[in-house]
Amino acid sequence: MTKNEFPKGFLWGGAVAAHQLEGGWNKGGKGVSVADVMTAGANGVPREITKGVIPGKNYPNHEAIDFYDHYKEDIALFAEMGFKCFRTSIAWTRIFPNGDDAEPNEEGLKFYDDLFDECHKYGIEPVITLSHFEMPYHLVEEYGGFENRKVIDFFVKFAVTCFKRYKNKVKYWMTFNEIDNQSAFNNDFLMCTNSGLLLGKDSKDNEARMYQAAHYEVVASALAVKEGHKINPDFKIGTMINYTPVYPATPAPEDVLLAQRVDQRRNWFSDVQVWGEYPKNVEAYIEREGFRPDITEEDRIVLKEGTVDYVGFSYYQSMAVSAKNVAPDDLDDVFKALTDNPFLKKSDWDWPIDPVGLRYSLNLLTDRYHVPLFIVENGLGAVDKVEKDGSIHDPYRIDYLRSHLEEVRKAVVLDGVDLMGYTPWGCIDLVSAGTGQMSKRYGFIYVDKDDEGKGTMERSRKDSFYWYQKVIKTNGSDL
Ligand code: BGP
Repeated sequence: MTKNEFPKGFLWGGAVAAHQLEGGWNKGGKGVSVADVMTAGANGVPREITKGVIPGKNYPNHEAIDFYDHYKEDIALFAEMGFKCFRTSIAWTRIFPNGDDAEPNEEGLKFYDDLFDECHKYGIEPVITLSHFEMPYHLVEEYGGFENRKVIDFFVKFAVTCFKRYKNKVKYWMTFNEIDNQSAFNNDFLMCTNSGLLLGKDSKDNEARMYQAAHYEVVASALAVKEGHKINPDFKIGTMINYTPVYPATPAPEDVLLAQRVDQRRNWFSDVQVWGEYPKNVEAYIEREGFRPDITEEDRIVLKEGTVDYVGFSYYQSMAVSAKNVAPDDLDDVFKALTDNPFLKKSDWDWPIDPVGLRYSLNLLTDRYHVPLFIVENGLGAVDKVEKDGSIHDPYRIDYLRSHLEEVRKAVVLDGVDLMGYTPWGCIDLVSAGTGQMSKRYGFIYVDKDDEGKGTMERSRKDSFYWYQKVIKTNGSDL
C-alpha cells in the first residue's frame, strides 16, 4: 500500500435501499410496507404517514425509479464505475408480504436471486441490509410493530429465510438500517418508521415505549446474528447506525458534559450490539426515569451471544450542543440542546458539512469497539441541473465526497483504522427518505423523474460518475 492508497480489497461501491428505488410496490406478490403509506413532502412540509394506502397520496415509493424493472441497466452502470460492492436492502414485504405469513413468497425470493446473480456477473459483492425502514405495514396495524415481542420472531424468520436462500451469494449483512434512528413522524398518525411503533400524540409515555421497542429490536438483531453465523460461519454481519459526532459549543465543562450526555442518549445501540450488554449510563437512565422495559435474563444472554462482526455506519454531518439551551441534567429532548456550528458550511438542506468529523468518528468508533468499520452511507443531497446537451455538472458533489475521502484516507493510512469499505449514499438518484422527493439528489447517475412522479426514467452519467470511476480505478490514490 503506497502512502496514498487504500488497503487491497477495499470495498468501493454505492448504497441504496429497496423502498427508495425499486418501485414495483405491488408487483410479484409484494405486500404493503410502511414506506408504501408515506406521502411526499413538499418544501418545508414534512412527510406524513397515512392509515393504509390512499390512492394518489402515497406515490413516491410506489414507483420510485423502477429499479425493479431497470436493475440490469443500473448494475451495468455501477460496473462501469468499477464498483466492488453494492449495498441495498431486501424489501421484507417481497419475502413475507404481511410479515406473519406461514411461507415466504417465492417470486420475491427469486427477484433477489436474479439481482445478486447480476451483481456477481460483474464481480460486485452484494452488501445487504435486512430491514431499511420497510417493515410490513400489517405488523404495525396488527401487532404495533416492535413494541410487541412477537415481532421478534417474525423478523428472525425473515432473516433466517434470507440467510439460507442467499448463503452462497451474500457474505456481508446488516440487520437494521440506522437502528439508532428511532424518531417519529410528526403528524396525527405517529409512527416510528424504524420499529413500527405507534406513538401517541404528545403522550408522556412515548419515550418509555420507544425504549421497549428498541430493546426488542436489538434482541431481534442479536438472534438474527446468532442464527446467521450458524448458517454460514463466513458471514460478516454488522450493525448499522447513524453516527453523528456531538461537539460541545465551547470548552465550558457544562458544554462538554452535555455533549457527552447527548452522545450517550443516542449512540448506545452499537454498544449493545458490539459489547453484548447495555452501557451503564443507559441502564441508569432507564431506572431513573422509571421506564421499566421488559428485559429478561434470557434476552441478556441472547445479546451476549449475538454480537456483531463489524460496525457499519452512515455519516452525513456533526452536531454541536450548548448548555445555554439546556443543562446536562435537564436533557429531555436532544434537539433542544442543538446549536449552530459557526465553523461549518451547510448543504441546501441545512446539514452541516464536516469532513474532519468523519476522521474523528472513525477514530472514536475504532477506540470504542475494536472491530472493523464500514462507511455504508455518506453523501450530499443537492439539486442538479441538466444542461441543454444533457450533461450534468456537479462539482459540489465531487467536492463533498473528495473532502470526506481525504479524511477517510488519513484515518486509514495515518491512524490505523480498520475500514472495510465505502459506499456513498444514493449512488443512483432515488426518493429521499426525509422529504419523499426526487429533487434531493445524491447520485452519480441522474434519473429523469420529478417530485410529482413524472419523467422518462432515463438514466444519465453526471460528472461525478467519471470522478468516482477514477477514484476506484486508482484505489483512492487519485482523489
Ligand atoms: C439515512 C437513511 C437513508 C437516506 C439518507 C439520506 O438516514 O438511511 O435511507 O435516505 O439518510 O437522507 P435523505 O433521503 O432524507 O436526504
